[in-house]
Amino acid sequence: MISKTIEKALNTQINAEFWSAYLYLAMSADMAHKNYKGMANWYRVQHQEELDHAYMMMDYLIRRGGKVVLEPIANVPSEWATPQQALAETLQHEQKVTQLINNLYATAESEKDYATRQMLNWYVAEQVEEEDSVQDLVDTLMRIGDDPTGIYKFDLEQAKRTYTPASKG
Ligand code: OFO
Repeated sequence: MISKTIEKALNTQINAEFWSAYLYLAMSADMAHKNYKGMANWYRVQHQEELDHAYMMMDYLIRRGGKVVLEPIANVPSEWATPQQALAETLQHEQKVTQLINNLYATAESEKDYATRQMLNWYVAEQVEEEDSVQDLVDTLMRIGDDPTGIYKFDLEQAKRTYTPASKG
């Protein structure tokens, strides 16, 4: 059985994961609208991964006898001027999510809920991965600058990203 404190904290994080999924879906749609097809694909995959993050946490909460409560998902923006801007915001967002996961980890520790702490290890590692991969893209675009051929090639590259379900990754 899970404590009410952890149940509430996990439901809050589930909502945050769905919000991330919604944010990246909006970014995908906006990049597609601006004809950055590779970036649109990259964000669509990112969206799918965020859904996995939410589903995995929901499944865990159910297994522990907790109650999943799905709250409304807050609005997301709909416009990013350039891939650079979208990726800079993505990096900031992931840094914020890392903080949320860290806070959740601290709550699990203070509640002496070691099962939840262990479950969260996956998310801690995933955040390292998330921040690192987005930072790479931000740095690459920084080097490319305003070079249209460079941006074109960068976009083509992002079309190669494929989705692997988190349970198989
Ligand atoms: Fe769920 O890791 Fe991104 O937000």
